[in-house]
Amino acid sequence: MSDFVITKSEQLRGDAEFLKASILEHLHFTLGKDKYTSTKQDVYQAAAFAVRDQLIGRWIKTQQHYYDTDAKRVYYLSLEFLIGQTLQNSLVNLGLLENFRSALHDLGYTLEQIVAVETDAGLGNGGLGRLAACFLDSMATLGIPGYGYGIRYDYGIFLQKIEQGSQVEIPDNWLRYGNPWELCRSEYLYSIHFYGKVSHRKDEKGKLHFELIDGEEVLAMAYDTPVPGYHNDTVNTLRLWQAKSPKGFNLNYFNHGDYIRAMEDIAVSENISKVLYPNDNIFEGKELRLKQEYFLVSATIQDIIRRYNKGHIHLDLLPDKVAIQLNDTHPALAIAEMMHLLVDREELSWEKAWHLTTSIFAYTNHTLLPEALERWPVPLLERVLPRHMQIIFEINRRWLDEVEKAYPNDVRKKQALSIIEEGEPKRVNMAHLAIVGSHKVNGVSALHSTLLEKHIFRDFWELTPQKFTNKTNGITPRRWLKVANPALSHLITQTIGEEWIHELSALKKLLPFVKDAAFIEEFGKIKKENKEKLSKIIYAEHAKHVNLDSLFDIHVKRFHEYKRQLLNALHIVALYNRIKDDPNHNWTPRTFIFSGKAAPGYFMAKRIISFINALASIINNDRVVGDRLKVFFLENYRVSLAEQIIPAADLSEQISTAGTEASGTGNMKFALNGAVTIGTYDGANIEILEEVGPENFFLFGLREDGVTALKERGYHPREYYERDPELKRVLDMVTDGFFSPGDPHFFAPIVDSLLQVDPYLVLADFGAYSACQKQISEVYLNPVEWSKKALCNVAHAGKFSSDRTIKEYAQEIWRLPSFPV
Ligand code: D6G
Repeated sequence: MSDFVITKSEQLRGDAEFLKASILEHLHFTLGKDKYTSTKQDVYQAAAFAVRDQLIGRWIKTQQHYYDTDAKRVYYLSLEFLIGQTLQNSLVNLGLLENFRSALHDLGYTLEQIVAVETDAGLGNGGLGRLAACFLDSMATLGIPGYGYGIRYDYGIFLQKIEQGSQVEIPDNWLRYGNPWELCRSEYLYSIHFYGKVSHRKDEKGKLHFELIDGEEVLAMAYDTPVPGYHNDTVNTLRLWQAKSPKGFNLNYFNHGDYIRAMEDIAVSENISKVLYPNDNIFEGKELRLKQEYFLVSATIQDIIRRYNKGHIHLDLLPDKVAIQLNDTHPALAIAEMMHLLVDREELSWEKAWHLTTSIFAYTNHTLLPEALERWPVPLLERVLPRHMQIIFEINRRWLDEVEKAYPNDVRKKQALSIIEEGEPKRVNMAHLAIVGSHKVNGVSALHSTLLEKHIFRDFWELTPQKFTNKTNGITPRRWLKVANPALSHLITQTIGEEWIHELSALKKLLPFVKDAAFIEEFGKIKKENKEKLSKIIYAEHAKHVNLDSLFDIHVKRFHEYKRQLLNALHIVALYNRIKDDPNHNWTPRTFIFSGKAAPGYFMAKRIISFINALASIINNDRVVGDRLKVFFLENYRVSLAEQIIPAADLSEQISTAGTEASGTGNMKFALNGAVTIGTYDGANIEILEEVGPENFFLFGLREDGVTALKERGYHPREYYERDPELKRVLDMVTDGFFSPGDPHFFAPIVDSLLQVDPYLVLADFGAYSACQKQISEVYLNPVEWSKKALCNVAHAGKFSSDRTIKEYAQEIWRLPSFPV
């Protein structure tokens, strides 16, 4: 189209008067509301539309630019994007926050009131999904032609309620009021095939052609969300697919059949994008989940090739124009799908297709936990995706030929490196498929990447060491400091300028202020204000006042035994006993705050949530304890709640068993917001410790080698129980039903598990943890000393910007021309 004339200027004015008029226009024209009928939800919607208007021109220009320059694009494939709220973040990135605040003020609202109306987009479980969201922000900020590709689930991560102390799951109907940030692009519609059988025929030249017949078809329809960079006019795209039944598009289906039956069929195929699986670090192996994974990758790879083909006549340049990053193995079927499209549809030779595929893909591993690794049964894959199973067998056959060349007659090596695992049933090891089909494989912290090489991927590493690399995770400083902690951001900008917002290492310039008493006082005051804000949330939920001078000791993340919320909880019981034994001692007052969801089917994690709530109800109502010890569980942890909790933390709990937490990113968010960490030598904690220095980090517990050695020697948790009277007393109280008077055995499974197996070495680390916490209590008695440590954490957090992470991916993995090595 040559003359595409628009009447409104592409980039709208951004002054308060214009923004106010724009909100009112949307209230009137888009929502049909006036001063009598508009609700706060309407004002939020109108505000969101006004902001979206500001994004549109930049979005179109950015996308045009990518086409005009035939840019190399980066595709980030993820089953999860944990976006949270969008309004305030967009305003910050567009540089319109203050003008928008005045516009709303003129309309009789505060920005905070309107921001609070927005429902979180919770299309993810935890760290992996939030990382994807941070990466989108960084790619846009760095001007990288990046795309997120995922699923537009009708229901995101469940909403958590606490009833009688226990977790209850409520469906997250996040689209109930519509989603002003997305645009349906119904023209991008792809056919996805499941089931059926493969037929093959030879052509006149003897070449085999494969075709899937008698399968089921589902359509994938695109919804695009703009992703603005910070102050740079770049707007990238997050494209999410919704499942649509082809029957809804084809009237013929209704002509010869039963109408209601046809409608039921529509509902069944559209189930594919209905709900996010609520598991974090657990492989469940359900057929519907497999279909979701294939649905995402098939639509995405078709879309990538469609976009490439718009500007190219043959596929040779594909690796120069396309880089695909697999966020864990969840989208690893993309490798088989790419081969399917290149060989079956584009009719390339297998060798050529494989060369292109392996030049394009890279794989990020996110966990070492065996129960999280995806291993799909061959019979299931054969039934759901018969052609892809053939392709995976062929990839494996050729791969094992290479293994044979490298290690002739070595059966062990073949077994260890095979994509197909023997057993009943045979299984496809998705990590092995991802490694074989990728040119780079990375872990997400230095320790994690080393452990991949040393343990689970050792044989792969020995054969192709150049494939393996590390990319330590990061977080976006826009959302996690500028938006979440406006007061601290303001102080920092006033002091060292605003360079830190896009170059986080500039925070080092704060270091001289550690010696500046006035600055430290101001810094401490801001922390206290943030604590006060959080105390209001606590009050709203628990009707309890909080001592603002107490140490805010915060443990927020998914509930999982390896993350050891239980270690923290047992230590709280020990503290409680100490206070009760010696009420007149000068105890450092503490407020413990927990928040996080457990997978609905994870019995032990849910029981631990109940245990913490049981502690809270006993301890918080004990008059002897008073305000020296309080425990709160805040329900429904989510991005927007994290933004309110993290800036208020004095102490950040990062206490996973060494060798289990691949990286962590919560640890980075806390450090950036001026909390000191109590942490194990695990994941990115190690790098935080390196950056901030041991004097500003409370390290405790067994290291990874110590954990391995102890397990090899034979770990007997009961010995720790017998040896440590304080620990024994704590566990005996739980066993005796002190925290569950109505049902004395309710927490027995927790103690039984600890005494019999204790898979994550809670008892082995209890003594070290308790000693470390004692030291923390002493340091906290000197608030200036504490603030200095906290400030050092902020000043040294620069490494943990996702901008740094993304630059490393761009240089070393995606090989983007604008990021020369
Ligand atoms: C986004 C923004 C819109 C643009 C479209 C291009 O929806 O302005 O037209 O992307 O999509 P592709 O052709 O790159 O898929």
